[in-house]
Amino acid sequence: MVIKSAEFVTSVADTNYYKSDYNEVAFVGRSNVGKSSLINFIVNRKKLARASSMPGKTTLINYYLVNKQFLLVDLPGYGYAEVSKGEKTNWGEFLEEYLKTSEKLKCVYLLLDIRRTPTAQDEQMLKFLYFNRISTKVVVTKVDTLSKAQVSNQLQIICSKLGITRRDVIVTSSQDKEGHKDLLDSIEQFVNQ
Ligand SMILES: Nc1nc2c(ncn2[C@@H]2O[C@H](COP(=O)(O)OP(=O)(O)OP(=O)(O)O)[C@@H](O)[C@H]2O)c(=O)[nH]1
Ligand SMILES: [Mg+2]
Repeated sequence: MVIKSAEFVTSVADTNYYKSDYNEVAFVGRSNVGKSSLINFIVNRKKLARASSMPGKTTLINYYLVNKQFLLVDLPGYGYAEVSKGEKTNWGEFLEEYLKTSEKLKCVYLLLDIRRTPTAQDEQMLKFLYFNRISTKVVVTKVDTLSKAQVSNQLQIICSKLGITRRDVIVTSSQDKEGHKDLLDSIEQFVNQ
């Protein structure tokens, strides 16, 4: 797949989601894991999705139309400690509601930072996706921050913790532009279903 165009469509803040005929793939993961950066990397654009070193940057659901053919959906991150408890619950519900009710959702990419052991929330999210029979792929991010040996070691830890195999994982670095073809091939497969 070649990326010919990418444009911001809309942001939504409640469960009146943007509805369209386009197939969707969505990106979830803890705050700061690199979701917005990954979307920019996928579409070869620096600032289409807003990335920030401040966790909790993306608090809305953002839709990006690619090749006038399918949507990339940037979801709010979970696990950001400084969000109040009430807000956290709302976010959780908002996320779950979107994931459960989006009829055009073809795949969810669950992002994990290569340097971290998956958290209880990551595991909970994965279980939630399996339970709701949503096609899911794990993407590890920021592999530029570790040596090759460390990456391989961390991959083992992550896979055994989540009960998945190495083949279920897409290995990426938005910074070093690693994993682009694997991401595009995977997205292409799901949006053409
Ligand atoms: N070294 C490195 N840093 C990265 C990479 N991808 C993202 N980052 C950094 O990680 C931080 C968070 O990136 P974002 O893309 O904003 O993360 P996010 O998951 O969208 O965060 P929220 O919107 O808060 O949920 C930023 O400082 C990025 O520059 C990567 O591949 N390598
Ligand atoms: Mg973001």
